[in-house]
Amino acid sequence: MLTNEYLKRVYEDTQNRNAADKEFLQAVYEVFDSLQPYVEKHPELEKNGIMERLVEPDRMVSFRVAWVDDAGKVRVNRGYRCQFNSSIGPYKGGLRFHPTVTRSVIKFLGFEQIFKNSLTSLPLGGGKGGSDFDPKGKSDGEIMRFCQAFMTELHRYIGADVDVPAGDIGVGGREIGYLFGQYKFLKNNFTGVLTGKGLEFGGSLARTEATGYGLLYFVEEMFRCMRCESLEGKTVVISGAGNVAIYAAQKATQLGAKVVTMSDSKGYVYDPNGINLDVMKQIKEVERARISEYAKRVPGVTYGDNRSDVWKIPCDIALPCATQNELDEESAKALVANGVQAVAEGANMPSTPEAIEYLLAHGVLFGPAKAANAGGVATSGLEMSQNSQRYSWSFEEVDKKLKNIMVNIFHNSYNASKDCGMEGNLVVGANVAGFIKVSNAMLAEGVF
Ligand code: NDP
Ligand code: 2IT
Repeated sequence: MLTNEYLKRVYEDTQNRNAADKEFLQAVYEVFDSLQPYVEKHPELEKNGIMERLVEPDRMVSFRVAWVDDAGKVRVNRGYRCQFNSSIGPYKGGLRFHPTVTRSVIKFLGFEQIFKNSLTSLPLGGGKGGSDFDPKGKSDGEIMRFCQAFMTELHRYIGADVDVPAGDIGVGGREIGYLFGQYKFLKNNFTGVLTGKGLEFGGSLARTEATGYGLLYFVEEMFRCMRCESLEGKTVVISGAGNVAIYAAQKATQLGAKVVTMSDSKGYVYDPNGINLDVMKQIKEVERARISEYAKRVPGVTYGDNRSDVWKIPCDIALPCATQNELDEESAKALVANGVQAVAEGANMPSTPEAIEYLLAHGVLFGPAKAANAGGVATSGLEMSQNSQRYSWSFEEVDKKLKNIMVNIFHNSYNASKDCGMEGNLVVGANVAGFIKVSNAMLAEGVF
């Protein structure tokens, strides 16, 4: 609960000015709640209006994206780019193409990105963008025309030292390729303006794997330091079957754990023998088909059409890797009743506030998104470094840097939780550790 008068006042004001943006308000509340002990000790934050400035994006553009489908019909979607905060580096954050995208969703993602990017220790500001375009069932030609139309407007606002978008839900290598091509065409400029690019045109090795691998490096360090245990023999439940989920499953398996579930927006599969990733990748990455296909192809697998039932499968570790608010209090209760030891967020804000409270109150290790899934954007930062140097590092070099970054994020968050008198509460730790660098930069740079 917010008891600090300054934070309470700014939160109420934010509520009044953004009444419709419920996901954004959820993200702001969590950060404010965590920052109370720090804000109490730092009166200069109120004097300089840091919190008021932090919750108001530098700018947010919204634009029409008109494109022509395969039948020759004109379609119109809405595009967004939220440039939230550039105090520690150029705006950086993904683009999401999904029918549920709204201004509120883009703002919550942009706000979270500020602190996540700060935690990576790289010079990256916070931003996010996307569209309510639904890539499902579209041909490659339709995807290309949509991406071209989207970039025809977006190119005015971005640049390698200004704002560097990347992927998120519905935006992977194919979309980044089309977006990059259109930017280059419009600007006649070959530059590292997007990350997650193909390896032939400036992409980084290990960026595809980075969010999922980084999540597991974080979880591995969390178990090593807080439980003196490895991941060997642990049973893992994963939601989602996209980029983050697939590479989380791959690294978990490499570290000796067994992944028994994955899901998509239609349902989930339970494979007691451990998910066969070759089959899953063929279905999800190559065929772009439904996860129910997996149950048809692999013997002994159960398919369920209620995707939140994944949280009812007994496990040691749960990794929500699909979307926001997918793990609620009821799911948290089911996980605890089945003896879960850790939950770490691959997706952004996948656990509801009630779920987080319940898990923490029951002694479950909890790795919050802005710390646990920062490996993707960190490796995007490494892609930017390679682009600036006109050079590429090997897979092993990038992977080693990623692992170091994730281990440091864990320790910085853990140490910050201790400094706040809440040792082991990584929600508080990650929010405080991410905030300090940003607020110090804002204080140093003057009032804007
Ligand atoms: P993908 O598009 O590759 O995969 C998304 C997965 O989540 C799919 O299985 C999809 O199912 C499922 N999903 C999406 N929306 C919903 C929904 N509303 N309800 C239920 N299931 C849904 O995206 P990513 O793997 O890249 O992203 C997953 C999460 O990870 C997101 O929260 C994203 O913000 C976060 N993230 C991504 C990073 C990255 O580098 N890509 C970095 C850090 C965080 P279906 O196919 O049926 O739609
Ligand atoms: O949420 C995220 O951190 C991402 N979607 C990755 C952003 C990036 O710029 O790589």
